[in-house]
Amino acid sequence: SPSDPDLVERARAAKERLGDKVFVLGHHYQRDEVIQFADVTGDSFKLARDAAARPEAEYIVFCGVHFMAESADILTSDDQKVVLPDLAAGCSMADMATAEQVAECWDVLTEAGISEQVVPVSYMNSSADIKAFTGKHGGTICTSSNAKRALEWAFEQGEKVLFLPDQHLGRNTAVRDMGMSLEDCVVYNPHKPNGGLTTDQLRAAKMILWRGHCSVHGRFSLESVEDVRARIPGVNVLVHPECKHEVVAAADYVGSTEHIIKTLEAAPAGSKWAIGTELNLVRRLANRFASEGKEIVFLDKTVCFCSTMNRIDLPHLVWALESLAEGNLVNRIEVDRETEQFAKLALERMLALP
Ligand code: CIZ
Ligand code: SF4
Repeated sequence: SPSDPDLVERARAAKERLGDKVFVLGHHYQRDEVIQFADVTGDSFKLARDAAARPEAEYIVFCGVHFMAESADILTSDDQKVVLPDLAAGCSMADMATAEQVAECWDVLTEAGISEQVVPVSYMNSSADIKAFTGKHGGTICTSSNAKRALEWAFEQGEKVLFLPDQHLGRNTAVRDMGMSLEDCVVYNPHKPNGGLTTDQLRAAKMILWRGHCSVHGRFSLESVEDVRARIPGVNVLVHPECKHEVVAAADYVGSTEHIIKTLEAAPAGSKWAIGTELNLVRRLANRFASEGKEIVFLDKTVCFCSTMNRIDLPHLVWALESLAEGNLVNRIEVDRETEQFAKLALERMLALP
């Protein structure tokens, strides 16, 4: 839907007043009305690095969700202020692992006598607290692009991995990319005593998967894959690794948002694609590639946006930019020093992955 021309003009004017002092980051899952004002688009990790590469920008306006703004604050200098246009833009997956729950889990692993052998690997989609826990306990962060390399590294450091907070990315990477079996994985449920696991189960497991998932990617089912194959003969099914294992197993291709975009850029004219990731991105790609004769559809029959990503809309962006232009620093996301120090350690281990 077209954006309100009045708001478009206000956003443009506020951005112009701020000049080089502001740098606007737009996650791939953001609305078109917001993306049009992004100086750069990308996945959460690329955006955090892009922000760090712009030290002259005093304000980083992060159009994405809370954990992404935290990561940008961790990776940028202390002089740069990261702003999230709506503080209610969280991530249900990141919220599934709290600092208290993860500390309790570590106690369970210690009581089972295995914490010495366990290396934490945390997905980028986690709070700064969880990244700090990971750094403190010798672990690394990963993204959906480098999860395999992160696991390979972790299994050189120890015999077991605690994978946080997305069980699907952890399982898919272990089974698809590392040749492990489903039996090598157990799921730790933070809402049950002992994670719902026996000591023997914990001792036998190679991958201890946190019971978290993405509510958006979790909606795709084996049925959605079968339906689209029946509807569109010759369709290529390409899904994000946050999807359930059975969906990933049935898909033709699996990859991060950056990988999905590159795959579609390289796809031949006349090819047909069903994409299993957030709908704002899929619609944008479908429009972009339609003129090249590439048919791109959303994998599911129902609509599924990430509701928290969608909280960042043009009115919120205008409000944030106008406030900054008037000298009011609003909605700053600031990670405290100690958390930042350990979270950075975990992020740096990721940057050093071979
Ligand atoms: O699902 C998400 O939130 C993704 C793909 C985030 C990111 O940028 O990696
Ligand atoms: Fe979180 Fe899923 Fe939304 Fe990404 S798409 S921000 S993982 S809820």
